[in-house]
Amino acid sequence: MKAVARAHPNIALVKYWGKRDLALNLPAAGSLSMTLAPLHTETRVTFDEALGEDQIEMNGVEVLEGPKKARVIAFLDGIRAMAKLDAFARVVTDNNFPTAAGLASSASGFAALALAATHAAGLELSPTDLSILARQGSGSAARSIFGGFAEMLSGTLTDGSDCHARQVAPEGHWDLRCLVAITAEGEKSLGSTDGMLETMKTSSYYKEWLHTVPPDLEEAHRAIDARDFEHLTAIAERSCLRMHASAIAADPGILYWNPATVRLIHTVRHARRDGGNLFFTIDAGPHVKVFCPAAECDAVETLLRQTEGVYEVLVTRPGPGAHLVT
Ligand code: 2P0
Repeated sequence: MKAVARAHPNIALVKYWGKRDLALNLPAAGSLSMTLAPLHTETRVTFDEALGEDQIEMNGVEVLEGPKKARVIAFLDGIRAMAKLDAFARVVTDNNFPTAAGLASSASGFAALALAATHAAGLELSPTDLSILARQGSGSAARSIFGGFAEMLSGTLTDGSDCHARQVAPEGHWDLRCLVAITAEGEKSLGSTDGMLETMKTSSYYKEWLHTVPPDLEEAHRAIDARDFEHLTAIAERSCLRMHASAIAADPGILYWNPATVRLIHTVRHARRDGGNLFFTIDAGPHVKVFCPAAECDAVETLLRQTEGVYEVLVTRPGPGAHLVT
């Protein structure tokens, strides 16, 4: 009735922004990401007949109420129904990276919770079924079940049974680095779920954005297979900028960037013009993630640390999928 699992966050190279079904949390289009080590979430789940309610501790703090607790309880309810189990659970979860770093802790969080809670409940799910389950917690979590490079399939079925991630290439395939330049403290003002719902409802660019995703996915596959950094540079920067353009065109416009975010975009492009191999991507927050080959990591780290408005730089590399910890 007890299990501990670890999962890593991921960063999308072809972005997810929009849903085709809100209740089942089905994305409107596919996406493609790299799973990031050594950052991780570790989650311990214990189902215990003696508990009178679900208990959740996140990063050393007992979560007594609110939407975060409700989201975890709803997720556990789904697992209890699958396992025909009545017991409440104690969930203890810790990130080894700052939650406010805009690293989609919901991705590593729900991937680790899916694996730990199903094991604790006596269920053995395939990676595909775990990915389907994790998706119900958070869309990006479906990708963190897999290591290396993972693609989320949007699927076509209304029940979501074909809407899961799959591995595109294992973590040893390409020795890239992803440097996370943190440009602000505290949690972002508008969460991704709300940001994408507002974009869907009010942005005149939303449909245009969706049309760009399938060709970018196809090209990203080819670029990763061939370890073609220049090609991946073009795909990742345009996917990021088009996703943000769709959000900026919402009414009122959604702008996740701060001055340091924009400064970093220019810094990266200048360095590239000077012969560097590096590109940026940005999620629903002000931080900038910069990819480069391993050999150029130290130079890129120095460059980012010298940029005004950068508080901290985290260096990551391709990591494994969600796994049990004994
Ligand atoms: C991504 N993001 O592909 C995109 C790019 C943020 C920007 O997936 O509503 O927290 O829980 O399914 O997974 C963040 O969205 O959203 C995200 P929900 P999630 O990584």
